[in-house]
Amino acid sequence: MKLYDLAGAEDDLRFSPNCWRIKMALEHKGLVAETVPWRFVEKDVIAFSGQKTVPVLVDGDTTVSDSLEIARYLEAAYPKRPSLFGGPAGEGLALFVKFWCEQTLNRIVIRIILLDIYRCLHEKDKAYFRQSREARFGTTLEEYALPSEERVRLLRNALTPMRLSLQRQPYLAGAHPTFADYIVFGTF
Ligand SMILES: N[C@@H](CCC(=O)N[C@@H](CS)C(=O)NCC(=O)O)C(=O)O
Repeated sequence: MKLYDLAGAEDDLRFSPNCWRIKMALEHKGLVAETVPWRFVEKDVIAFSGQKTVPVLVDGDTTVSDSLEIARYLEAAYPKRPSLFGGPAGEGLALFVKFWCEQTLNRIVIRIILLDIYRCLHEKDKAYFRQSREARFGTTLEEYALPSEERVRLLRNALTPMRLSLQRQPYLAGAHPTFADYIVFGTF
């Protein structure tokens, strides 16, 4: 198996939340993939997947992109390995956690770490990252980074429901880790 995985300036600096979801899912299933360091501007390298983002997993003749789709693929292709979702209810929970992370948590975290990410990028990614993110955020990277006391307050508020859940049970779905936990892990 091969996993195309976003890298920063150095090959071993891997910071994509969506790719971490899959590295944890592979660990969970006891599967080993060769990870291929990939940079934002290397769209040609993953063109075979028919889209422009990582993670991309290649398993023999099968290519899968999108982290949730890859998790679903691994669950279906390796049913005898430990379950990633623990059944349909766990898959439903993972969908909620994915959207909570992407719509709430990641939107706060990105404003905390944006300039650190920018500083850690490969030189060839810097112009692309600045241009694409400034278009997305509607302002400069520097303007988009929040002042620190506001960052902490927003992050604490957003984390409260998860913290309260984890005071009562060790993992988001209860006693055992599932893909929902790996989604949050990816963000951190
Ligand atoms: N829905 C996709 C999102 C993947 C995604 O946006 N990946 C980012 C890295 S974390 C990416 O490859 N971005 C490419 C770009 O911005 O050009 C998933 O969950 O896999």
